[in-house]
Amino acid sequence: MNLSESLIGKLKKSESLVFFTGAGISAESGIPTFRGKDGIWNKLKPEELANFNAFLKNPQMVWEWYEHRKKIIHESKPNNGHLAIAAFQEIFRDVTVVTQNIDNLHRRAGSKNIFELHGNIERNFCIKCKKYFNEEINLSLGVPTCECGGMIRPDVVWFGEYLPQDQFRGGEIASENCDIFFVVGTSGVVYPAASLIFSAQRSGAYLVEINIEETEISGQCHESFFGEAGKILPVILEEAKIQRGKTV
Ligand code: BV8
Ligand code: ZN
Repeated sequence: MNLSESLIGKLKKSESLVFFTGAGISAESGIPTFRGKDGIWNKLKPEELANFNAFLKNPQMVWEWYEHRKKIIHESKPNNGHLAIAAFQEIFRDVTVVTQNIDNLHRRAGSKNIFELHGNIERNFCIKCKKYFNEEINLSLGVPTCECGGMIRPDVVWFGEYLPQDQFRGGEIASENCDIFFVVGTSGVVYPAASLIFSAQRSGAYLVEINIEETEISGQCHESFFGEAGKILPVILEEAKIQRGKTV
């Protein structure tokens, strides 16, 4: 793959990068995406699973879905895409990950500055007293409940729920102040997360998309690389090392 002169120039001169990621960056770790050809939503309906009313109606089913996904995540590991993003931290002053994913793989890959817009599957809280519970969930004992009597739920953002304000605001500030905004492995259809793409665009960032196919936001980007993130990100990282004299 060839990098354009403008991207090469940006890699040489830039100081702050944002990696805005979606389910596609974890696909090569074996974690199914939502809307791709074998996406989760093709089999299940979001309204049946990722929303609070569905949880109230059938907490056991929603919990089984999250525990199933957690099992897949625990059996998976960060792929070359996650690892490349973490390695950018060694050659740029300011690298921020703004992820829609709840799989914790960026943290496990070594990324430090992460904003999780849709929560994290490793955290749970009581819907009544909001107390956090991060112990193992044992569904054979039924739906986990808090000592206050409230049901415990996964700490993820469901449809119709507000994003955690501190995470969204942090992601927004980073998007408005970066030199290059990488959009990696996202269909860009879920809001308000996807609005950060436009925040970056309005602030003059250089938008680079990495996806296996064209998306709704391809037209907004200065450059799109079509292929697997685990293969493309390491190539961009190597070029950045050359441009910044960091080849070891
Ligand atoms: C809210 C739960 C305010 C956690 C998720 C109309 C317009 C605007 C907004 C709306 C609207 N109608 C409804 C809304 C609001 C709604 C929304 O945006 N709906 C969309 C679907 C139209 N948003 C909300 O409800 C949000 N909250 O608005 O609150 C509010 C409050 C009260 C009342 C009113 C409003 C909450 C959104 C969060 C929902 N939670 N998940 C979980 O279980 O995971 S969303 C779900 O989609 C995941 O979090 C996921 O991260 C997110 C985005 O999906 P992607 O990450 O992009 O994944 P996807 O599968 O779609 O795409 C993968 C991409 O990777 C593909 O492009 C594929 O080509 C690519 N790919 C695959 N393999 C690779 C690859 N790329 C590179 N390499 C590869 N190897
Ligand atoms: Zn409680």
